[in-house]
Formats: sequence, structure tokens, C-alpha cells
Amino acid sequence: MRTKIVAGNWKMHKNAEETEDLLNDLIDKLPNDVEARVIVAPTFVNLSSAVEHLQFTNIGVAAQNMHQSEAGAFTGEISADMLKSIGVDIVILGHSERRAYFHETDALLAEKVNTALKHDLEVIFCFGEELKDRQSEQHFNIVENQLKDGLFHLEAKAWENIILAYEPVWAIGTGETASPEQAQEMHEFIRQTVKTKFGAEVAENVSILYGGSVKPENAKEIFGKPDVDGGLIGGAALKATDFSAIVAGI
Ligand code: G2H
Repeated sequence: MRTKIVAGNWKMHKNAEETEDLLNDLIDKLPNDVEARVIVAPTFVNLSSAVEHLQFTNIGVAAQNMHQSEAGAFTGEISADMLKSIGVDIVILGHSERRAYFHETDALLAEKVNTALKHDLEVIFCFGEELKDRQSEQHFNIVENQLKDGLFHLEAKAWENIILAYEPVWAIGTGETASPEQAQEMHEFIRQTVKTKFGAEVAENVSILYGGSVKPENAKEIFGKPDVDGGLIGGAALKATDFSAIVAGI
């Protein structure tokens, strides 16, 4: 049985004090009777305090990005080893904002995935089509290529540490959400694509999260679809009441 996961991607929000406040609020409000993994991804500068703050809870902490190199003259960057050294075991890679604003390509992401796995980091790998791709009915091709170029060089065993996050770019931060049927259709396609390459066991065990304007009002219906194993939440992860309500909907 694959794991249900709800992860909050805080993006570039919350300073140190606000991070602490939100974590306290989450500890207070998150339902503890759900069978889902809950993960939060604060900014780099607040990761260390988040790890410490959450050490006696079952809330996981993820980084929002990392560099593909082991170390070196890469001003402003963070390595996998640095994340592990402060107790971070999960990293989000390939978010559409990284792809769009920081020009991260599938080839670069494949390198990042390799480095992360080498350091025993679990990877939340994000991908998804843009509006123009859906309008031109290229969305399945685009998603298939992102999966192939980013992850298909891996061995089947490595998939134990991969979580997929399908995030249609047209639904990110726009208030527009894929319908539960659109999400299910794509998630089923993704699982089938993984199955064709890696076999039924890998495909059945990999968690596929949906991301893009998930909120308390739509979470339950989206999460209710058979191939949707949870969500990657942006805006609605910044308020403990909303995030807790989304977790409760899993
Ligand atoms: C997609 C999502 C979180 P939001 O970026 O990864 O953000 O829920 O604000 O659309």
C-alpha cells in the first residue's frame, strides 16, 4: 500500500519568527488521527530551526531545492550534504518556479536527483505542463518527457526514495485547479508510464501528489481519486487552519 502524503511548500514566505509561529500552530492544529505523512518545506534559512522544532513530532521537513554539486565555488547555493548535516532528509526538486525563473532543465534535474539520492535524501520530484501545452493537447507528451528525462535513468530500487508531484503550471497559485477528473486522468497516465518502464511494483508503490491551488474546499474530492496520493500545497500551507483542514481531507 503506498503512502498518502501532504506536503506544504512555503516558497519564499515566513521569516524566522513567523516560521516558529506557524510550526507551533501546526503542532496544535494538525489532526493526529490521519494515516498520512505530513511534510513542511520552509526556506533554507529556517530549515535548521524547523528540524529542531519538529523533532518530537511526526512532521517531516523538506528543503525546496539544492545544488547538484557536492561542494565548490557556487555562491549562494546549498549542497545535499549541508541539508543532511542539519537533519533534513527530503528535498523538493524541479518545482515549476525553479524551472521557469531559474532555468532548471530536465537534464539538470536528473543530476540533482542523482546527487540527492546519493546522499539518501528522499526526492519530491515536481513536473507538469503549461497552459499552452494543454491547449495544444500536448500535456501527456510533455509530462511523459519530463518523467523520462528527469527520472528514467534510475534503477527500480531508487524509486523507493522518489515521490512524484504533478503540478500543472496553469493551476499554480492562480486559484484555478485541475478538476478531480483531470487530476485522476493524468495521475493514472503517470502511473502507467512508470509501470511500462519500471514494472507494476514500482508503479503501485510510488506516491503521486497533486499540486496547484489545493485548498480545504477542493482537497477531499481531489484526494479521493484512486491515483491521487495526496498533495503539494503552496498558498494554503501558510495558514495552519487551512493546511490542517487539507490534511484532514486525505
Ligand atoms: C504549486 C503549489 C505548491 P499553490 O506551486 O507547490 O502552490 O498551492 O499555491 O498553487
